[in-house]
Amino acid sequence: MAMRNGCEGCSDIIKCGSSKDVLAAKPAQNVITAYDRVQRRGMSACLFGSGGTCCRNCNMGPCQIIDGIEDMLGICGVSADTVAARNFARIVAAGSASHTDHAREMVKGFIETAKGHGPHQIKDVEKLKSLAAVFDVATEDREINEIALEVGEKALAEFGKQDDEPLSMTKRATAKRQALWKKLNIFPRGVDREVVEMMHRTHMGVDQDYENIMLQASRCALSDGWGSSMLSTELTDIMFGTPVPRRSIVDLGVLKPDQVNIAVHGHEPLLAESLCIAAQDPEMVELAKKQGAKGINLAGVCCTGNEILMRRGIPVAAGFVQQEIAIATGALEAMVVDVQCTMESLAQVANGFHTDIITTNYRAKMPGGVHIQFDEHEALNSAKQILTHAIKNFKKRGECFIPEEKKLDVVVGFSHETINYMLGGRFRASYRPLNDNIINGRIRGIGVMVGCDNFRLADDTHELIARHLIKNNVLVLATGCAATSLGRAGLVNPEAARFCGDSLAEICETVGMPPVLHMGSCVDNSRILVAATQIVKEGGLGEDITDLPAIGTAPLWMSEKAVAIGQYFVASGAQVVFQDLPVSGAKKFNKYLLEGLMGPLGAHWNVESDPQKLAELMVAKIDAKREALGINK
Ligand code: XCC
Ligand code: SF4
Repeated sequence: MAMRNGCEGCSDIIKCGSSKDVLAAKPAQNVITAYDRVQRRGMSACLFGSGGTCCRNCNMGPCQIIDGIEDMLGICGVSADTVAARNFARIVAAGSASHTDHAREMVKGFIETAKGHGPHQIKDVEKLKSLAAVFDVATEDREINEIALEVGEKALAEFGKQDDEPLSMTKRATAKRQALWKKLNIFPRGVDREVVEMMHRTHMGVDQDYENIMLQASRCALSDGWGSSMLSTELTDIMFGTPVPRRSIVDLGVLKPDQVNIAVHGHEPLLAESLCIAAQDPEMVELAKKQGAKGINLAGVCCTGNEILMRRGIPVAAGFVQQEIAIATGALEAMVVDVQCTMESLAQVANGFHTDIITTNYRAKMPGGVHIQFDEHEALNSAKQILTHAIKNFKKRGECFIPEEKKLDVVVGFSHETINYMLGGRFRASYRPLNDNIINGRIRGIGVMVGCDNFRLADDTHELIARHLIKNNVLVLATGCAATSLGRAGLVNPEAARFCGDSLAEICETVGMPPVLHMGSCVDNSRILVAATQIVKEGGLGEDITDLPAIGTAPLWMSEKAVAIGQYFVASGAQVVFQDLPVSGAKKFNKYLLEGLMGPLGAHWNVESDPQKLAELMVAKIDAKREALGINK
């Protein structure tokens, strides 16, 4: 195996100092990462795949379709536009399904908690009551757990609902949006049902009209945003506490040389929260000491990381593109994974170290991993079993390299409630001051940065875009690995006010807030739907999300979930820009996503591959909305 010194050819892509340091250090010399695989593949992406015109939905194919060439239609006669629309819609369905299956687990955990089982409690009673109102659950003279149980059971029923009534939380949307969903007949009904219908309609010989396919893709995505993701965020907040601002660190340097280091990676905070509780158990700490360690150090990766960062201030070691690099430090006793974004290569990298990859969810096993099933009924015992396994690895640790911890820290925890409270002042939580600042132009608009990192593109792309936005007085809301990456760049703390335009800087300094507000994990994009709707309802900025001087982006998107999120933003009236979409091989459908959706939905997708131009486009789109509102002085 070739020895490496960093990754040949990666200098344009890896900009993070800590990542570079780890890859250049001795323990990592035989490590092959996804960055190497990108360089070594030696072939460009398949044109049909990247253009969205490869169909393998039946066994007469696979058919590779070339737009405009009659002999290159599908065997069944299908056009490039239909195939690209089907493929796109299936991406939305897969993304929604992932959020949905995650949310279902959270709801089930919530029900266990309401029943008094397990280590968690109902922490945010006020939020429970406001959700009870949405679900028509009586709260007066009732025990908290009784209310929680009824809310939990009604929430669980939203997944399998078979009637044609809208999902409960859609009634939070603006009146105008609800009327539009009704007119288009895309009110989401049952969460699981919308995914099933999407898969059915994209089966061979069903829906062949791309506009009609996109109606169901919108409904399916809405069942994610206003259904499962929102349920997950709300119930997780009620159970584990709604995030409030707290300081922490985002860097590979948070691993500790003298402690048992355990990375928690994936998405469902049920396991991670239990691990946090178990790690404080004197019995566990004692065990760690017996092995010669000073203590137990938990560090997050990807969205599980964001969940415990937001609610507990536990540091995040790595975003998506750094998961292998975290192991390559040689300092991890275990990486505990649940579901989503945990790469199969983890076990291959771990093979060269004492690190174990512990899979914990029956849905997600890995060759070379150690499986310890997390049992939500026995949450604490499961967590202890996992910790014990990890702690026992400490003695086997060989040479390791932990990069010097950067002094840059983050201030996180900006739930919709916190922003409301922070900007509205102590006694009157309200978005009014935010709206006023948008109207008077001190805040030019809102840029939402969500989604993943991608090994094919430079890891400072988020930073580049965000710097342009805040310099132009655009407030940035961030979630997911985008937020992690902006944290690494030093933009998620109040001191970053110095990189802002004058008026945004002044607001950040007065309020003491960062110009990039970390709002949580990917399911927490539902917070942005709630916040945007609240801003509209506060008045002065139009009647619907489509009127707001705001735009979303997931520049380095990798996961299907990012497309589901993009589509529920668009279907909620928010404009969105990505660096690419797999539809370019179908001219009419491509144009429909980039322009045509404006007709029915009042918002559409945009594509811009160059990060600087993408940032400029975001500002231009914000200005156009300001112009339409008559506030672009
Ligand atoms: Fe996965 Fe959520 Fe994307 Fe990060 S941002 S790579 S989905 S962990 Ni959600
Ligand atoms: Fe080919 Fe049509 Fe079958 Fe797709 S559905 S594989 S285009 S025959």
